[in-house]
Amino acid sequence: GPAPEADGPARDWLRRHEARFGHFIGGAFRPSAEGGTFETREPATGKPLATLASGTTADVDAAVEAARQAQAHWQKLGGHGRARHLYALARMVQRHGRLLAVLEAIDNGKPIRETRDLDVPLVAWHFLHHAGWAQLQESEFAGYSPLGVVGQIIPWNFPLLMLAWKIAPALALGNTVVLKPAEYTSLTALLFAELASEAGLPDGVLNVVTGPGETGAAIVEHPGIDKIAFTGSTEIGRIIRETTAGSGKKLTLELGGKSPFIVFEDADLDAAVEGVVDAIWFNQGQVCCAGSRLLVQEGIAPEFLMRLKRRMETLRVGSPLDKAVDMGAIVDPVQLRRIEELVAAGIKEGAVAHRAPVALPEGDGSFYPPTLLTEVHPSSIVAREEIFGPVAVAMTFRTPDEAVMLANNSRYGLAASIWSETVGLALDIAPKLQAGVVWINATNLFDAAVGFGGYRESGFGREGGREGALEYLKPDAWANRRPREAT
Ligand code: TXE
Repeated sequence: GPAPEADGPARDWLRRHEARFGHFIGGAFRPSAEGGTFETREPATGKPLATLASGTTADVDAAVEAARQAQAHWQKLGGHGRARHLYALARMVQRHGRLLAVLEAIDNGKPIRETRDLDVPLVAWHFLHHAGWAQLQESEFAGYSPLGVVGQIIPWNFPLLMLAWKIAPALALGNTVVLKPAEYTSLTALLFAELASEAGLPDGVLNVVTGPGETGAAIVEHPGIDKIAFTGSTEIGRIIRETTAGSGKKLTLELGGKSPFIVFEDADLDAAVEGVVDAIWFNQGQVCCAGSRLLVQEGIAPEFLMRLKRRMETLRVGSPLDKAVDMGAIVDPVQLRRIEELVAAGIKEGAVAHRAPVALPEGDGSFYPPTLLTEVHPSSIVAREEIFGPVAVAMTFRTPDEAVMLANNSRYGLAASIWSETVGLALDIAPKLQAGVVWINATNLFDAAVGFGGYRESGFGREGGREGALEYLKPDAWANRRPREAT
C-alpha cells in the first residue's frame, strides 16, 4: 500500500513546545495558575503524547477577562472587519491543512484519510461560510447584537471540526470565546489557537483553557459568561442545563444519539451496504449522528446482512497514519472498555456478534474491530444506549409503519437515514421521523449552511446556517417594539 503519512512536522511542533502546553489566553500560552497538569496518550500506541495544563476557576477567570477585554473592539470591527479575519482563518487552515490533519490523527486515533479529506476541508468550509454571515450581519441581523463572551465545551470525536462549529459562528457575529477542548484531544485546538494568532486574530478573541470535566464546570458556572454551547454526553448536558437554569446564560446542547438507518426492500442494496460502512464504521463509530440502529425490511434482511458481512471482511483497521486504513484507534482505553462492556451486555441479552475478521495492530493501542450485532430485541441495552463505537445493531421490520415506529422508539432524535429507490416512499417516511436531520440514500452529510441539532434528549439549538447564527445573537430591546399600526 501507500507509504504512511509523514508525521515529522507534527512531531516537530510537539518538540518545539517540549510536549508541554499551557492554556492559550490573551494571545499567549501560560501555565495553570495553580500549576496543575495532566498527561495525554496516543490512542494508537498508548504512548505518552503531551503534558497539558489543568484549568481551574483562576484560569477561567483569566480567560474570561481576556475575552471580555477583546470583545468591545471585536464588536466594533463590524461584520466586514470580522469577515476578513474569518477568511484569514479559513486560508490558515488550508495552508496548514497537512499539519493539522496529521496532528489530529495522532491525537485522536482517527485515520489520516478522514482528517485530510473530511475534517480539515469541512473546518475551512465552516470558516468560509461564516465569513459570509459576518459580511451580511448588518443587513440580515439588523436589530440583533452579539451576546458577549461565550463558553464552549467540545468533545473528542471531531476535535477540530467541533472547534470550527463552535467558534466560527460565535466570532463571525461579534462574540469572543473561551473554549475547552476535550481532555483526550486538546492538541489541535492549541495548534489552531497558535496559528490563528499568527494569522492576525486579535489577542483575547479566542482563548483555549484545557482540562478535565471540572474545568468545563468552572466555565459553565462562571458569572462573566453570556452563553454556553456544549457538545458531549446527554448525562453532562443534563448537569449543564441544571447548573445554568436561572443564570440568564443562553444555552445550546448537542448531545447523544442512536440514529436509525432504515433499509427498505426496494433499496439499492450495494449502495446501502456502503452507507452502513459510512454510518457506523466511519470515525470508529464515534459519531453523534452515527447510523447505529440498522433497521432492515424482513424480506431482504438475510441477503442484505450477508452482503454486509462480506463487505466487513474487506475493512482494514490499523495505524491512523496508514493512508490505506478504514478505521484507526478508539480515542482512549476508557472508551474502549465502555464499548466492550455494552457489547457484552447485548450478547448476554441474546444478541449475536459478528466481528470483522481483521487483524488488529499489536501493542498497547486501543483498537476494536468493526462489529455487527444481530438477533437484537428493540428493548435490549444495545438497541437503546449509545455505544459510540464501531458497532452496528441490526433489527428487522415488516411494514413502513413499523419502521417509523421502531425508528422513533428512542429517547434520542439526532439523525435518521432512509434507503429506498421509491421517491414517494422516502418522502412519505422522512417527515414522520423525529430527528434533527433526515438523509435519503445518504448518511453523515454535513453542510455548513444547514442547521444541525437534535430533538428530545439529543439536545436543542442548531449549529450552522442562519439558525446557528441566531444562537449567537440577542434581539435588541428597541427592535422588539413593533411599529405602531396605522389607524
Ligand atoms: O463525554 P463528556 P465523555 C457520549 C458517548 C461517549 C460518552 C462518554 O456515548 O461514550 O458520551 O464520553 C466536558 N461540566 N458522547 O465522558 O464527559 C469534557 O471535559 C462541563 C457523545 O468523553 O460529555 C469534554 O470536554 N463540562 C458526544 C466534554 O464535556 C464537562 C461526544 C464532553 O465529555 C463536565 C462525546 C461538566 N460537569 C461523548 N464533565 C456526541 N454527541 O458527539 C465533562 N465535561
